[in-house]
Amino acid sequence: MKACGGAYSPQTRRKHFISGPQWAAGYRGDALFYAPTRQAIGFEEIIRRYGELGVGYWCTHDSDVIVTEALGKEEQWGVIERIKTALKENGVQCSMISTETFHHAVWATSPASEAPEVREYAKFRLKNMVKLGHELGAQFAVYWPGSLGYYVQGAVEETNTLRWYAEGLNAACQADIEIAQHRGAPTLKHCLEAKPFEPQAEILLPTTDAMLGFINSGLLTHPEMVGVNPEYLHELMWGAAPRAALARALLCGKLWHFDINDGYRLKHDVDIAIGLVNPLDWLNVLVLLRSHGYQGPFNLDFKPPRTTSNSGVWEVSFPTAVDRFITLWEMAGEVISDPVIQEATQALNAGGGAADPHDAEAVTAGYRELLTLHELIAHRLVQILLGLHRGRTYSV
Ligand code: XLS
Ligand code: MG
Ligand code: MG
Repeated sequence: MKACGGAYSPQTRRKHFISGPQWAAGYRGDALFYAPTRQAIGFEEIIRRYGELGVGYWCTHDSDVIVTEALGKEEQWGVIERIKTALKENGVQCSMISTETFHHAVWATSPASEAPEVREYAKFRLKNMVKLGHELGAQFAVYWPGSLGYYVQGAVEETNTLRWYAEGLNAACQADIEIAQHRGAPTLKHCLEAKPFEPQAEILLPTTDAMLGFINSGLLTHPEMVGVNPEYLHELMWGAAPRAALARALLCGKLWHFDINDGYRLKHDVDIAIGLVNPLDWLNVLVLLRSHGYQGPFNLDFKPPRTTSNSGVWEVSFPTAVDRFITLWEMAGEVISDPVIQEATQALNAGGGAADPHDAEAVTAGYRELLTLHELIAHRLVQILLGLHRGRTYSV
């Protein structure tokens, strides 16, 4: 375990806005075709472990901690009190809460079902989630619509479904405004999370760009309260460049929350720990976010592999994932202040200085040598990633 390296102190880890989901630490290794491989653990232990590790924030789905039957009923408040005690005892804050709208059988036709009673139930759950969020002191609400889509063609009318989905969000925002006013607290930041496939075959809002379009569709009564929670792997799953997807959300002023993990292009949602598959791309992503002053949470939405034991989740999975994030974050700072990259970038931005910018040949000739700097920058990034710029060499 010591050999995993990069062991920062809990104090150092707490300097970052890193959040640990209840469901990530509680994941038992089960899936379609897979039986669980780990014992169940409750929120008290999870919050204590996150606190010890130096993960200063915790988040949850409503039904991860309160049984579905108790949601919205008096008995939920007993659980909320226990959560508040656990958070306080361990110096952990609740950053985000989410409504689970995918697992229970009631969501078989999505939270925006054609059946009005399902939609009414969805509103009840969403409004209750906002209430719980305020009580726990959360700043963010996340919505992964999950089953908003279909398996069989023609059964679902897409425009109606999207309208109904918007009605649910509008109910949540309205409840939030009222509760916030009553408590004298700020409203939550409501963040939409897209995933291109799984669990439905066809998804109505499959990408962060689709979510941005939806926010600006005119269907939301409070678009200013709604932003996005991109997940790194969800963008990679459809073949996108995650950094470009994040840049588009940044430009819209909507990048409020970020699920961090890793995985493979055009495959299912394997939720591997950050930087374990694509460290170079991750370094680049963090350069973008650092240079644009992203202030939101980095949410550890990964799943410890099912080969890892219960103790391995805490001894190996979480510490290494958190520490690799911090290392890559520090490296991103190094990239931004690297004199070679700075000089190359400035030279590219200054251009070739062609006397006549309307003459294609002159513009091309003036800029030709400079363009090699694109490759030079890429090599330099890898040097920084591998530590070569600090003189790391091998004697052969
Ligand atoms: C599932 C999503 C989910 C959301 C929260 O793929 O990543 O975990 O982040 O509902
Ligand atoms: Mg996620
Ligand atoms: Mg995922």
